[in-house]
Amino acid sequence: MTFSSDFLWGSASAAYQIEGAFEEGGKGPSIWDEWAHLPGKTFEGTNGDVACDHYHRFNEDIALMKEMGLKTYRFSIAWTRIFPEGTGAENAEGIAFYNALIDALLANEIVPMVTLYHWDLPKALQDRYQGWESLEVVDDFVQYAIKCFECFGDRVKHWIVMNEPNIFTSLGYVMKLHPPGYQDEALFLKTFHHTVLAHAKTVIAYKERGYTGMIGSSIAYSPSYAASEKAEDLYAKEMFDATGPLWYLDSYYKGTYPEKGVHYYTKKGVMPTVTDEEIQMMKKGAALCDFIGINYYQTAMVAHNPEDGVGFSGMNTTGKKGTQSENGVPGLYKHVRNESLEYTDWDWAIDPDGLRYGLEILKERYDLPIIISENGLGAYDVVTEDEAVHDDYRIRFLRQHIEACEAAIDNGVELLAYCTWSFTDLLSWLNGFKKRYGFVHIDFESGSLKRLKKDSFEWYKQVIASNGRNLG
Ligand code: BGP
Repeated sequence: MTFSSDFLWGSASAAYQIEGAFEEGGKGPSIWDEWAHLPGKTFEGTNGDVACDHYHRFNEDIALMKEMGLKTYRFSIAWTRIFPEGTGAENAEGIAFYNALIDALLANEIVPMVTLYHWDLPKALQDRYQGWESLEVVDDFVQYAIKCFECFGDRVKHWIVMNEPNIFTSLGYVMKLHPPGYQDEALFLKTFHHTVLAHAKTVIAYKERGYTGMIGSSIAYSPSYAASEKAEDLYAKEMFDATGPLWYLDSYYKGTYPEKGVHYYTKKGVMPTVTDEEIQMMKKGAALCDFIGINYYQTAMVAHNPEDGVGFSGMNTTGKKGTQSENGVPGLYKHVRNESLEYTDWDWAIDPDGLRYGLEILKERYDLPIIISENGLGAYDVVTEDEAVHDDYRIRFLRQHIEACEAAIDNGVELLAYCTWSFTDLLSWLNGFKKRYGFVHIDFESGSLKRLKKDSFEWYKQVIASNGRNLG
């Protein structure tokens, strides 16, 4: 049997993308509440004010999870529901909401897997000291995390400290696509470094308090290929890895930054100050992690990019296939299309073998158990006249990725959980409500928010019931 009997078949979400009730229950505003209300920042001005209204309908959603037989549900806590101002007075209503959610999951035999930070920083902290730019955020984050451990740690045994710190800092401080919308490489590296410190300090705080659950963070992981066997492309891949995936993974899971990357950023004059004391803390935090969390969507094909080559020119957020332009870092590397793969309507490469390849790299480099905290296909879905969604493309995508997990496990990878993105359809940060990922369709168009099970719902139910033996 490839999957162990306690394997966690799951599905994931994030507070801002599903909860709604953005001004209810004593919640304070987050940087996303502000950003999504600024003109031109999100696809057609979509925002999470209502989203799936999960805040009011979580019992209905959990009933569907129960019907499916889901083993774990990964969700995030909105910092602004616990501490509306980021620090100071706690909000009893927010704590009560997550208590009710966790209790309902447990009553239905679903393991709660909790993300502490999925991008919705309290706006108060952005206003007070520029959020992630300031070292102050580290201790404020740790205090918030400790409060969550105190409130929920008796029942929550799986903690993901950070979700994709590499994405929210690069999109927020280089690509101008997420709040605060800057383009400043030094700031990107500095804010990322602060996430590493917040992660390490939180992991240490959790263990020092004697909690016995598992803790780690989730990195958006794109394993890479060189576009050819030419030395310049191989070098481009090396540099992509050293300033990309390995920069993120080594800092979280080894407690160091890769040398090649440090050299490159130092020469460029953008390397943040990293003290010996910080390195000690990073290493201590890394050594205490129980698992590596990865969100896997696609691989990267990397090629040489001359000094006067392409820079960052945007992402396909329209869902018009083939509109993604070439992106890169001049003098370092650029992303090119992988002709051996198919692409989604948002031009994301579909590469199940890349997942296996990546899992085996992680096993070799870090030798920790792995949680796949996100994997899924964003697609246009159609509700047919008989009130169904025949999403065979999603079933195919997930089946192939589960097969890749199976192959990796057979090769010695210790995989603890596989969470699809996502359980219900939800808000995509930059792509609105049309890019759907769920097993459960939500009627955003009419505003009824009615839930409808897609074909993939029944399929995943059978995967779980057979513990991965029946992939259909
Ligand atoms: C990850 C995020 C998720 C989710 C997912 C799909 O990066 O952690 O929150 O949004 O990607 O991305 P998108 O919504 O852009 O298609």
